[in-house]
Amino acid sequence: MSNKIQTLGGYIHEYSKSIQNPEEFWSRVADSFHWHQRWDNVVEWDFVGPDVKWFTNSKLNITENLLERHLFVLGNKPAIIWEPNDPEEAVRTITYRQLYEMVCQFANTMKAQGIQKGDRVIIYMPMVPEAAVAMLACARIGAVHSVVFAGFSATSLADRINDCEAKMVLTSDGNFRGNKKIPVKAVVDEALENTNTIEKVIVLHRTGDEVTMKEGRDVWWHEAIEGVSAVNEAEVMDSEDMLFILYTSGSTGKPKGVVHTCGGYMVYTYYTFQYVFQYSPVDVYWCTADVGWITGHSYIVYGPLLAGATTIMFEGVPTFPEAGRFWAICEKHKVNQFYTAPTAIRALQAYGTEPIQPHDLSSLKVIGSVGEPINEEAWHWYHDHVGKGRCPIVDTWWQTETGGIMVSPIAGVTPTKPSYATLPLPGIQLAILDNDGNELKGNSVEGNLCVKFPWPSMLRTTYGDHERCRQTYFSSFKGYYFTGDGVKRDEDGYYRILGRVDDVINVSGHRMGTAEVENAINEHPKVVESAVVGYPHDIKGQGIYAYVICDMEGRSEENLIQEIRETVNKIIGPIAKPDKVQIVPGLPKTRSGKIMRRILRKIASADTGNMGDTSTLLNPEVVDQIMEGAR
Ligand code: 7RM
Repeated sequence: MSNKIQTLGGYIHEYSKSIQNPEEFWSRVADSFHWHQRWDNVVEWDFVGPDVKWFTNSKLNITENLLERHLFVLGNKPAIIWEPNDPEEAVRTITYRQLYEMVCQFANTMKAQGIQKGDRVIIYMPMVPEAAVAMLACARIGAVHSVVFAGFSATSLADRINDCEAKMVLTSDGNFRGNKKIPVKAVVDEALENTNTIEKVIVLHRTGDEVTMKEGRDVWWHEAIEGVSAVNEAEVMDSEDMLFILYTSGSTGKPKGVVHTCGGYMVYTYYTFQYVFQYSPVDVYWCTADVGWITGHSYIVYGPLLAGATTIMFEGVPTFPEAGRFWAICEKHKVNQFYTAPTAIRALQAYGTEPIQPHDLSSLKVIGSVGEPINEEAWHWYHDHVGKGRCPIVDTWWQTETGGIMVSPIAGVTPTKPSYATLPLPGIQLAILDNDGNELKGNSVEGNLCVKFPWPSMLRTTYGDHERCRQTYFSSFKGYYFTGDGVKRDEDGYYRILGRVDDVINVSGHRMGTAEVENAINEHPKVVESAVVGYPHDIKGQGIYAYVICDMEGRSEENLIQEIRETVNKIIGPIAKPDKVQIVPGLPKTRSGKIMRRILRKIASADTGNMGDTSTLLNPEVVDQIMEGAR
């Protein structure tokens, strides 16, 4: 199958075909793969249950399609180029053949350590090739991986382990991150004090720092793989068998385990990777995400490897050892497609263009953005100074739940507009609904972004709680998948994502539920009640603003605020630490006791000109007191 589309007309043609006959369209894409058994039906679906199945009764293993399928032609091609945190440390280049051997050997190792098809395995690792090997080894034997971003706290890690009743943790002694070392094994040890399903922990040697190894439970990675065969027959999986679980925040307190399955996820990540980035076989592609997020799953590991691409994995951070690091890496590896997040762009923009100047960025062909709305200023800076005005920006809108990119320009084909994700990809049938559930047809409309027809990589359920999946995504608008985002379709039919319409804040591209942060704050013994909202933040996109009612007895406000921030850091992790904490005498509430977040959001964004009608509040006087305190 060729992914090359030359013109906008080509896209429109492809899109029309995909809508007129989705089954034929997706079976043509799926034909690129090796299946042990072909499907009965391309798709069976109902958005009420919900119940969605793709490529029913077909059999496959995703790793055969990204390893064996490529070996004959691409065996010696670099699959993964690893760039370490410290630029002085040696780069590692892993060819498709080497990756195949590493995955097979680790698959056998996991089996020898007691893992079987269907078991859940937690991956809590740094950005090193072994993290990808771990994911693929799970997929090879039919174990379900759940990668947990290594910045999450012991409590968050334990919650996830308990929710999916994982049997194994794959981790490292420590992680390098900029000039810091993070003692991840110690975090795992702490987490495991509050879990009882983990039988084995395999520990990769990375920083060399001393760790405690629990006899009978913990084994070193290098010792576990010693002498283990690199010949492994892949487990034959049903298309709808679980491939992985990835936890994500929503508007309720507890993160949910989004479930993706084998066949559809494979077909969609492969297709969208090639199509959006217009990847050519000789290109070097780099996505700066972490494998702990969906972007790392779909567009560092699965999509690129399924397409036989060379994918860069970077261990470090954009500003270490200096603010030109991204551009130094682009130059060093002659990167052709570069994919990052608006928050990184804005952070680097703050250093000016000087860190870019010394670097030759002429290899770049396409630059991408993902994770949050990209503001026009950042878009132009990225376009002019990184892309030098000659690289199309692909502003890709999608979610953990969608598995792959949903709305995006096709590089070099779709005319771009700053801050617009532009048009839906083939196969994606969007709908904009007003709050009463009426579909708004035509252009120049604004409302809730929904999808009305299934696509192969959509979530199937939330782990262990299908009702929650129905409730969260399929109950707001009957018969539609609701994304939680607001959107505008402009006069040209172009889509601009306006951000979340629910109680989710997007901090540096990381999703945080306000309720989740409130629950963590409430763990502090002096906290009586709290309310968390997002507010505009120059670099992070949104910052976290916490209003807290406290029992102040014998405490200074300053200490208390510090302690509250630390509590959140401890319970969720550094990404959830409130930027601002305001101690308040009360929270504005309706007569039914609902917190009026609209008012709190206005105060947090210093937009207090028109507070609307506050007279119906239970406690209108508190609004002035909070405004006073905010000044
Ligand atoms: C891939 C990812 C999903 C939420 C989503 C949006 C926001 C993501 C864009 C965007 C505007 C974009 N998955 N979002 N991409 N908003 N333009 N290009 O980020 O599950 O972690 O987050 O992120 O609100 O609902 S995610």
